[in-house]
Amino acid sequence: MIWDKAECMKREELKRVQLERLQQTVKRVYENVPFYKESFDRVGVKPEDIKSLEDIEKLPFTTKNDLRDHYPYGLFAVPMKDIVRVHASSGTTGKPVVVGYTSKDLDTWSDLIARVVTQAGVTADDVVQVALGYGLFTGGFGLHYGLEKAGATVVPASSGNTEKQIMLMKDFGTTVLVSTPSYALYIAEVAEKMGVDPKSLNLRLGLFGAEPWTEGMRRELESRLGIKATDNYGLSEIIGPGVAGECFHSDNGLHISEDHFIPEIIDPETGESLGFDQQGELVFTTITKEGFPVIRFRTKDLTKITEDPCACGRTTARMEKISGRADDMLIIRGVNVFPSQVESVLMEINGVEPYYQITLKKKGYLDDFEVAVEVSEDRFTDKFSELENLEREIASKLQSVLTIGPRIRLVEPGTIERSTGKAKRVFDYRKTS
Ligand code: DLL
Repeated sequence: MIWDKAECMKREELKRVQLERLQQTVKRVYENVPFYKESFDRVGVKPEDIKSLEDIEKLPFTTKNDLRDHYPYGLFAVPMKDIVRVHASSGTTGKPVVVGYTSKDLDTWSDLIARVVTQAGVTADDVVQVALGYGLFTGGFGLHYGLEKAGATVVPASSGNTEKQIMLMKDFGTTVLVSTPSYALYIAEVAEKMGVDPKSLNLRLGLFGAEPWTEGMRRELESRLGIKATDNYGLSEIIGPGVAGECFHSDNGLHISEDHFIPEIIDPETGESLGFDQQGELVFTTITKEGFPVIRFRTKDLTKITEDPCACGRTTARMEKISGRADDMLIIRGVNVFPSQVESVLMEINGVEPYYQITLKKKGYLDDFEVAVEVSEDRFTDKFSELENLEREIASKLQSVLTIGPRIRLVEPGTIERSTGKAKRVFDYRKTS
Protein backbone atom coordinates (compact mmCIF):
# COMPACT_ATOMS: atom_id res chain seq x y z
CA MET A 1 0.00 0.00 0.00
CA ILE A 2 1.10 3.57 -0.63
CA TRP A 3 0.29 6.07 2.11
CA ASP A 4 0.36 9.30 0.12
CA LYS A 5 0.04 9.80 -3.63
CA ALA A 6 2.78 12.43 -3.39
CA GLU A 7 5.20 9.49 -3.10
CA CYS A 8 4.37 8.59 -6.72
CA MET A 9 4.50 12.07 -8.30
CA LYS A 10 6.10 12.34 -11.72
CA ARG A 11 9.71 13.52 -11.23
CA GLU A 12 9.12 16.77 -13.20
CA GLU A 13 6.14 17.56 -11.02
CA LEU A 14 8.17 16.76 -7.90
CA LYS A 15 10.96 19.13 -9.02
CA ARG A 16 8.41 21.89 -9.55
CA VAL A 17 7.00 21.37 -6.04
CA GLN A 18 10.52 21.28 -4.59
CA LEU A 19 11.52 24.56 -6.22
CA GLU A 20 8.41 26.36 -5.06
CA ARG A 21 8.87 25.11 -1.49
CA LEU A 22 12.60 25.83 -1.51
CA GLN A 23 11.99 29.43 -2.57
CA GLN A 24 9.42 29.90 0.20
CA THR A 25 11.71 28.36 2.82
CA VAL A 26 14.73 30.43 1.80
CA LYS A 27 12.67 33.61 1.97
CA ARG A 28 11.22 32.67 5.34
CA VAL A 29 14.55 31.86 6.99
CA TYR A 30 16.14 34.99 5.53
CA GLU A 31 13.42 37.11 7.06
CA ASN A 32 12.99 35.30 10.37
CA VAL A 33 16.30 33.76 11.44
CA PRO A 34 19.21 36.24 11.88
CA PHE A 35 21.76 33.41 11.49
CA TYR A 36 20.59 32.69 7.93
CA LYS A 37 20.36 36.36 7.00
CA GLU A 38 23.97 36.83 8.10
CA SER A 39 25.25 33.68 6.44
CA PHE A 40 23.45 34.42 3.13
CA ASP A 41 24.65 38.04 3.21
CA ARG A 42 28.20 36.86 3.81
CA VAL A 43 28.23 35.01 0.47
CA GLY A 44 26.10 37.68 -1.21
CA VAL A 45 23.05 35.57 -2.00
CA LYS A 46 19.47 36.86 -1.73
CA PRO A 47 16.29 34.74 -1.66
CA GLU A 48 15.36 35.98 -5.14
CA ASP A 49 18.60 34.47 -6.52
CA ILE A 50 17.10 30.99 -6.10
CA LYS A 51 15.54 30.60 -9.53
CA SER A 52 16.16 26.91 -10.14
CA LEU A 53 16.81 23.85 -8.01
CA GLU A 54 20.48 23.97 -9.03
CA ASP A 55 20.71 27.41 -7.37
CA ILE A 56 20.58 25.62 -4.01
CA GLU A 57 24.36 25.31 -4.43
CA LYS A 58 24.64 29.07 -3.99
CA LEU A 59 23.47 28.72 -0.39
CA PRO A 60 25.97 28.15 2.40
CA PHE A 61 26.03 24.85 4.31
CA THR A 62 24.76 24.59 7.87
CA THR A 63 26.78 22.42 10.26
CA LYS A 64 26.07 20.82 13.60
CA ASN A 65 28.33 23.45 15.19
CA ASP A 66 26.17 26.26 13.75
CA LEU A 67 23.18 24.63 15.40
CA ARG A 68 25.02 24.16 18.70
CA ASP A 69 26.17 27.79 18.67
CA HIS A 70 22.53 28.85 18.75
CA TYR A 71 21.53 26.61 21.66
CA PRO A 72 18.75 26.28 22.62
CA TYR A 73 16.22 28.21 20.50
CA GLY A 74 18.31 30.58 18.37
CA LEU A 75 17.42 29.07 14.97
CA PHE A 76 13.67 28.74 15.40
CA ALA A 77 11.81 30.50 12.60
CA VAL A 78 8.56 31.12 14.52
CA PRO A 79 7.77 32.73 17.90
CA MET A 80 7.96 30.34 20.87
CA LYS A 81 4.20 30.52 21.33
CA ASP A 82 3.87 28.57 18.07
CA ILE A 83 6.29 25.83 19.17
CA VAL A 84 4.37 22.95 20.75
CA ARG A 85 7.14 20.36 21.23
CA VAL A 86 10.92 20.25 21.50
CA HIS A 87 13.31 17.33 21.10
CA ALA A 88 17.09 17.21 21.23
CA SER A 89 19.78 15.31 19.39
CA SER A 90 21.75 12.70 21.22
CA GLY A 91 25.00 14.60 21.59
CA THR A 92 27.62 12.72 23.56
CA THR A 93 29.79 15.78 24.02
CA GLY A 94 28.75 19.29 24.99
CA LYS A 95 25.27 20.66 24.59
CA PRO A 96 22.72 18.90 22.42
CA VAL A 97 20.97 20.49 19.45
CA VAL A 98 17.43 21.49 20.35
CA VAL A 99 14.76 21.19 17.66
CA GLY A 100 11.27 22.68 17.78
CA TYR A 101 8.01 21.68 16.09
CA THR A 102 4.85 23.66 15.42
CA SER A 103 1.61 21.73 15.51
CA LYS A 104 1.66 21.61 11.69
CA ASP A 105 5.21 20.20 11.85
CA LEU A 106 3.98 17.42 14.15
CA ASP A 107 1.24 16.64 11.66
CA THR A 108 3.74 16.51 8.80
CA TRP A 109 6.02 14.32 10.90
CA SER A 110 3.27 11.78 11.65
CA ASP A 111 2.43 11.64 7.95
CA LEU A 112 6.06 11.04 7.04
CA ILE A 113 6.29 8.23 9.60
CA ALA A 114 3.03 6.78 8.30
CA ARG A 115 4.71 6.63 4.86
CA VAL A 116 7.80 4.92 6.24
CA VAL A 117 5.92 2.29 8.24
CA THR A 118 3.38 1.64 5.49
CA GLN A 119 6.07 1.13 2.89
CA ALA A 120 7.82 -1.33 5.22
CA GLY A 121 4.58 -3.31 5.36
CA VAL A 122 2.83 -2.21 8.59
CA THR A 123 -0.98 -2.23 8.43
CA ALA A 124 -3.86 -1.48 10.78
CA ASP A 125 -3.86 -5.17 11.73
CA ASP A 126 -0.43 -4.94 13.33
CA VAL A 127 0.49 -4.71 17.00
CA VAL A 128 3.64 -2.62 17.01
CA GLN A 129 6.00 -2.52 19.96
CA VAL A 130 8.04 0.67 20.01
CA ALA A 131 11.23 -0.21 21.87
CA LEU A 132 12.96 3.11 21.14
CA GLY A 133 13.51 5.65 23.90
CA TYR A 134 10.65 8.07 24.59
CA GLY A 135 12.00 11.43 25.66
CA LEU A 136 14.19 14.09 24.13
CA PHE A 137 15.34 11.48 21.57
CA THR A 138 13.11 11.73 18.48
CA GLY A 139 12.85 7.94 18.02
CA GLY A 140 10.07 6.90 20.42
CA PHE A 141 7.62 9.77 20.05
CA GLY A 142 8.36 10.13 16.35
CA LEU A 143 7.49 6.56 15.45
CA HIS A 144 4.63 6.47 17.93
CA TYR A 145 2.35 9.09 16.41
CA GLY A 146 2.98 8.03 12.82
CA LEU A 147 2.16 4.43 13.65
CA GLU A 148 -1.09 5.55 15.27
CA LYS A 149 -1.88 7.58 12.19
CA ALA A 150 -1.28 4.49 10.05
CA GLY A 151 -3.88 2.74 12.22
CA ALA A 152 -1.59 0.22 13.92
CA THR A 153 -2.03 -0.77 17.57
CA VAL A 154 0.92 0.84 19.31
CA VAL A 155 2.60 -0.59 22.42
CA PRO A 156 4.78 2.27 23.74
CA ALA A 157 7.26 0.03 25.56
CA SER A 158 10.22 2.46 25.23
CA SER A 159 13.73 1.00 25.46
CA GLY A 160 15.24 -1.13 28.23
CA ASN A 161 13.66 -3.57 30.66
CA THR A 162 14.33 -6.32 28.18
CA GLU A 163 12.68 -9.28 29.92
CA LYS A 164 9.49 -7.26 30.11
CA GLN A 165 9.76 -6.47 26.39
CA ILE A 166 9.68 -10.20 25.73
CA MET A 167 6.75 -10.74 28.06
CA LEU A 168 4.85 -7.97 26.24
CA MET A 169 5.66 -9.50 22.87
CA LYS A 170 4.32 -12.83 24.03
CA ASP A 171 1.23 -11.61 25.84
CA PHE A 172 0.21 -8.76 23.52
CA GLY A 173 0.88 -10.71 20.33
CA THR A 174 3.34 -8.13 19.00
CA THR A 175 3.75 -8.48 15.22
CA VAL A 176 6.20 -5.63 14.56
CA LEU A 177 9.25 -4.57 16.56
CA VAL A 178 10.58 -1.02 16.29
CA SER A 179 14.04 -0.49 17.78
CA THR A 180 17.69 0.04 17.00
CA PRO A 181 19.23 -3.01 15.30
CA SER A 182 21.63 -3.49 18.21
CA TYR A 183 18.76 -3.53 20.71
CA ALA A 184 16.81 -6.00 18.56
CA LEU A 185 19.82 -8.32 18.69
CA TYR A 186 19.94 -8.03 22.47
CA ILE A 187 16.20 -8.74 22.69
CA ALA A 188 16.76 -11.92 20.65
CA GLU A 189 19.58 -12.96 22.96
CA VAL A 190 17.60 -12.36 26.16
CA ALA A 191 14.57 -14.22 24.74
CA GLU A 192 16.76 -17.22 23.92
CA LYS A 193 18.21 -17.11 27.46
CA MET A 194 14.67 -17.02 28.92
CA GLY A 195 13.85 -20.14 26.93
CA VAL A 196 11.54 -18.22 24.58
CA ASP A 197 12.15 -19.01 20.91
CA PRO A 198 11.65 -15.62 19.23
CA LYS A 199 10.44 -17.47 16.14
CA SER A 200 7.55 -18.90 18.15
CA LEU A 201 6.24 -15.35 18.79
CA ASN A 202 3.85 -13.51 16.45
CA LEU A 203 6.65 -11.23 15.33
CA ARG A 204 6.86 -10.90 11.53
CA LEU A 205 8.53 -7.57 10.81
CA GLY A 206 11.22 -5.31 12.25
CA LEU A 207 11.68 -1.59 11.63
CA PHE A 208 15.22 -0.74 12.57
CA GLY A 209 17.17 2.50 12.43
CA ALA A 210 18.96 5.26 14.34
CA GLU A 211 22.41 3.67 13.88
CA PRO A 212 24.45 2.12 11.07
CA TRP A 213 24.06 -1.63 10.54
CA THR A 214 25.33 -4.02 7.91
CA GLU A 215 23.61 -6.49 5.58
CA GLY A 216 25.19 -9.22 7.72
CA MET A 217 23.42 -7.84 10.77
CA ARG A 218 20.16 -7.78 8.79
CA ARG A 219 20.52 -11.51 7.99
CA GLU A 220 21.36 -12.28 11.62
CA LEU A 221 18.28 -10.42 12.89
CA GLU A 222 16.04 -12.01 10.28
CA SER A 223 17.14 -15.51 11.16
CA ARG A 224 17.22 -15.10 14.94
CA LEU A 225 13.90 -13.31 15.22
CA GLY A 226 12.17 -15.01 12.29
CA ILE A 227 11.21 -11.66 10.73
CA LYS A 228 11.77 -9.43 7.75
CA ALA A 229 14.12 -6.64 8.88
CA THR A 230 13.80 -3.19 7.25
CA ASP A 231 15.88 -0.05 7.59
CA ASN A 232 14.65 3.48 8.23
CA TYR A 233 16.70 6.64 8.52
CA GLY A 234 16.39 10.09 9.96
CA LEU A 235 18.04 12.68 12.14
CA SER A 236 16.79 15.14 14.73
CA GLU A 237 18.15 18.17 12.92
CA ILE A 238 15.98 17.41 9.88
CA ILE A 239 12.87 16.10 11.67
CA GLY A 240 13.82 12.82 13.41
CA PRO A 241 12.90 9.41 11.95
CA GLY A 242 10.72 9.66 8.83
CA VAL A 243 13.27 11.11 6.42
CA ALA A 244 13.74 7.86 4.47
CA GLY A 245 12.79 4.20 4.69
CA GLU A 246 12.84 0.94 2.81
CA CYS A 247 9.84 -0.35 0.91
CA PHE A 248 9.05 -4.00 0.46
CA HIS A 249 11.89 -4.34 -2.04
CA SER A 250 14.33 -3.75 0.74
CA ASP A 251 17.51 -4.50 -1.15
CA ASN A 252 16.66 -1.47 -3.23
CA GLY A 253 17.51 1.45 -0.94
CA LEU A 254 15.57 3.83 1.29
CA HIS A 255 12.94 6.10 -0.30
CA ILE A 256 13.57 9.73 0.63
CA SER A 257 10.53 11.94 1.14
CA GLU A 258 11.81 14.43 -1.38
CA ASP A 259 8.69 16.56 -1.36
CA HIS A 260 9.77 17.57 2.19
CA PHE A 261 13.56 17.27 2.10
CA ILE A 262 15.93 18.04 -0.77
CA PRO A 263 18.91 15.67 -0.68
CA GLU A 264 22.36 16.40 -2.10
CA ILE A 265 25.61 14.47 -2.13
CA ILE A 266 28.83 16.37 -1.56
CA ASP A 267 32.49 15.57 -1.22
CA PRO A 268 33.01 15.48 2.57
CA GLU A 269 36.53 16.87 2.23
CA THR A 270 36.01 19.76 -0.19
CA GLY A 271 32.27 20.42 0.11
CA GLU A 272 32.03 20.24 -3.68
CA SER A 273 28.70 18.96 -5.07
CA LEU A 274 28.84 15.44 -6.46
CA GLY A 275 26.25 13.67 -8.55
CA PHE A 276 23.64 11.52 -6.80
CA ASP A 277 25.39 8.40 -8.06
CA GLN A 278 28.67 9.13 -6.33
CA GLN A 279 29.35 8.05 -2.78
CA GLY A 280 29.67 11.08 -0.50
CA GLU A 281 28.19 13.04 2.37
CA LEU A 282 24.45 13.46 2.47
CA VAL A 283 23.14 17.02 2.79
CA PHE A 284 19.50 17.93 3.43
CA THR A 285 17.41 21.07 3.10
CA THR A 286 13.97 20.99 4.73
CA ILE A 287 11.31 22.60 2.54
CA THR A 288 8.10 22.26 4.55
CA LYS A 289 9.16 22.70 8.15
CA GLU A 290 7.86 25.76 10.02
CA GLY A 291 9.48 25.70 13.46
CA PHE A 292 13.01 24.66 12.64
CA PRO A 293 13.80 24.81 8.93
CA VAL A 294 17.38 23.89 8.04
CA ILE A 295 19.28 24.86 4.91
CA ARG A 296 21.87 22.49 3.41
CA PHE A 297 22.56 20.62 6.64
CA ARG A 298 25.70 18.51 6.50
CA THR A 299 24.67 15.17 7.99
CA LYS A 300 28.17 13.58 7.89
CA ASP A 301 26.39 10.38 6.83
CA LEU A 302 27.91 8.65 3.81
CA THR A 303 25.81 7.17 1.01
CA LYS A 304 24.81 7.56 -2.63
CA ILE A 305 21.43 8.04 -4.26
CA THR A 306 19.56 6.63 -7.24
CA GLU A 307 16.56 8.05 -9.09
CA ASP A 308 15.93 4.80 -10.99
CA PRO A 309 12.30 3.70 -10.82
CA CYS A 310 11.45 1.29 -7.99
CA ALA A 311 9.23 -1.76 -8.47
CA CYS A 312 6.94 -0.54 -5.67
CA GLY A 313 5.71 2.37 -7.82
CA ARG A 314 7.10 5.17 -5.67
CA THR A 315 9.05 7.73 -7.71
CA THR A 316 11.09 9.22 -4.87
CA ALA A 317 14.86 8.85 -5.02
CA ARG A 318 16.42 6.15 -2.87
CA MET A 319 19.55 6.32 -0.77
CA GLU A 320 21.74 3.31 -0.16
CA LYS A 321 22.06 2.00 3.36
CA ILE A 322 24.36 4.39 5.23
CA SER A 323 27.89 2.99 5.07
CA GLY A 324 29.19 5.08 7.94
CA ARG A 325 29.71 8.63 9.07
CA ALA A 326 32.46 10.88 7.78
CA ASP A 327 33.40 11.49 11.42
CA ASP A 328 33.25 7.76 12.30
CA MET A 329 36.01 7.06 9.87
CA LEU A 330 39.06 6.04 11.83
CA ILE A 331 42.48 6.76 10.50
CA ILE A 332 44.64 4.00 11.90
CA ARG A 333 48.32 3.99 10.99
CA GLY A 334 47.33 6.13 8.02
CA VAL A 335 44.66 3.75 6.74
CA ASN A 336 40.97 4.69 6.61
CA VAL A 337 38.86 2.20 8.55
CA PHE A 338 35.08 2.21 9.01
CA PRO A 339 33.57 0.27 11.93
CA SER A 340 31.05 -1.17 9.43
CA GLN A 341 33.92 -2.96 7.64
CA VAL A 342 34.85 -4.69 10.89
CA GLU A 343 31.21 -5.65 11.47
CA SER A 344 30.84 -7.08 7.95
CA VAL A 345 33.87 -9.32 8.42
CA LEU A 346 32.83 -10.55 11.87
CA MET A 347 29.31 -11.37 10.66
CA GLU A 348 30.81 -13.86 8.19
CA ILE A 349 32.81 -15.80 10.78
CA ASN A 350 31.37 -18.84 12.54
CA GLY A 351 31.87 -19.01 16.25
CA VAL A 352 31.74 -15.30 17.08
CA GLU A 353 28.79 -13.23 18.24
CA PRO A 354 27.94 -9.91 16.54
CA TYR A 355 29.26 -8.01 19.56
CA TYR A 356 32.59 -6.27 19.22
CA GLN A 357 34.55 -3.29 20.45
CA ILE A 358 37.28 -1.36 18.73
CA THR A 359 39.84 0.26 21.03
CA LEU A 360 42.55 2.62 19.85
CA LYS A 361 45.48 3.85 21.91
CA LYS A 362 48.81 5.50 21.23
CA LYS A 363 51.91 3.43 21.93
CA GLY A 364 54.77 5.83 21.40
CA TYR A 365 54.17 7.13 17.88
CA LEU A 366 52.23 4.04 16.85
CA ASP A 367 48.51 3.38 16.89
CA ASP A 368 47.55 0.36 18.93
CA PHE A 369 44.46 -1.13 17.28
CA GLU A 370 42.54 -3.78 19.16
CA VAL A 371 39.27 -5.51 18.32
CA ALA A 372 37.59 -7.35 21.18
CA VAL A 373 35.33 -10.09 19.84
CA GLU A 374 32.88 -12.20 21.75
CA VAL A 375 33.15 -15.94 21.24
CA SER A 376 29.81 -17.72 20.91
CA GLU A 377 28.66 -20.13 23.62
CA ASP A 378 29.06 -23.20 21.38
CA ARG A 379 32.58 -22.34 20.24
CA PHE A 380 33.81 -21.27 23.65
CA THR A 381 36.28 -23.81 24.96
CA ASP A 382 39.15 -24.33 27.39
CA LYS A 383 41.33 -25.52 24.54
CA PHE A 384 43.87 -22.82 23.96
CA SER A 385 44.76 -24.08 20.47
CA GLU A 386 41.16 -23.84 19.23
CA LEU A 387 40.80 -20.29 20.48
CA GLU A 388 44.13 -19.44 18.92
CA ASN A 389 42.91 -20.75 15.57
CA LEU A 390 39.77 -18.64 15.81
CA GLU A 391 41.84 -15.60 16.70
CA ARG A 392 44.09 -16.19 13.71
CA GLU A 393 41.12 -16.59 11.37
CA ILE A 394 39.60 -13.28 12.52
CA ALA A 395 42.93 -11.46 12.33
CA SER A 396 43.68 -12.64 8.81
CA LYS A 397 40.19 -11.86 7.47
CA LEU A 398 40.28 -8.37 8.98
CA GLN A 399 43.81 -7.83 7.66
CA SER A 400 42.75 -8.70 4.13
CA VAL A 401 39.75 -6.33 4.17
CA LEU A 402 41.28 -3.44 6.11
CA THR A 403 44.88 -3.88 4.89
CA ILE A 404 46.09 -3.43 8.45
CA GLY A 405 45.94 -6.06 11.14
CA PRO A 406 44.34 -5.35 14.50
CA ARG A 407 45.20 -7.26 17.64
CA ILE A 408 42.29 -9.60 18.37
CA ARG A 409 41.14 -10.10 21.94
CA LEU A 410 38.65 -12.92 22.31
CA VAL A 411 36.29 -12.46 25.22
CA GLU A 412 33.83 -14.81 26.93
CA PRO A 413 30.20 -14.97 25.83
CA GLY A 414 28.08 -12.20 27.30
CA THR A 415 30.94 -9.90 28.36
CA ILE A 416 30.66 -7.03 25.89
CA GLU A 417 28.17 -4.45 27.08
CA ARG A 418 24.73 -4.78 25.41
CA SER A 419 22.93 -1.74 24.09
CA THR A 420 19.31 -0.78 24.51
CA GLY A 421 19.67 2.22 22.19
CA LYS A 422 22.51 3.28 19.92
CA ALA A 423 25.47 0.93 20.39
CA LYS A 424 28.87 2.41 21.22
CA ARG A 425 31.54 0.25 19.61
CA VAL A 426 34.55 2.51 19.19
CA PHE A 427 36.76 3.72 22.02
CA ASP A 428 39.45 6.02 20.69
CA TYR A 429 41.85 7.08 23.44
CA ARG A 430 44.59 8.26 21.10
CA LYS A 431 44.16 11.94 21.86
CA THR A 432 44.28 11.40 25.60
CA SER A 433 46.77 8.54 25.97
O1 DLL B 1 18.50 8.57 15.30
C1 DLL B 1 16.43 9.45 14.39
C2 DLL B 1 15.91 8.06 14.21
C3 DLL B 1 15.23 7.44 15.24
C4 DLL B 1 16.04 7.42 12.99
C5 DLL B 1 14.70 6.18 15.05
C6 DLL B 1 15.51 6.16 12.80
C7 DLL B 1 14.84 5.54 13.83
P1 DLL B 1 19.56 11.30 15.92
O2 DLL B 1 19.60 10.78 17.31
O3 DLL B 1 19.62 12.76 15.71
O4 DLL B 1 18.22 10.84 15.22
O5 DLL B 1 20.73 10.60 15.13
C8 DLL B 1 20.89 10.81 13.76
O6 DLL B 1 21.85 8.61 13.48
O7 DLL B 1 22.84 11.27 11.33
C9 DLL B 1 22.93 8.83 11.41
O8 DLL B 1 24.31 8.99 11.67
C10 DLL B 1 22.35 7.84 12.40
N1 DLL B 1 21.25 7.08 11.80
C11 DLL B 1 19.93 7.26 11.91
N2 DLL B 1 19.25 6.32 11.22
C12 DLL B 1 20.19 5.53 10.62
C13 DLL B 1 20.14 4.40 9.76
C14 DLL B 1 17.81 9.54 15.03
N3 DLL B 1 19.00 3.84 9.39
C15 DLL B 1 22.05 10.01 13.23
N4 DLL B 1 21.33 3.89 9.33
C16 DLL B 1 22.17 10.10 11.73
C17 DLL B 1 22.50 4.44 9.70
C18 DLL B 1 21.47 6.03 10.98
N5 DLL B 1 22.60 5.49 10.52
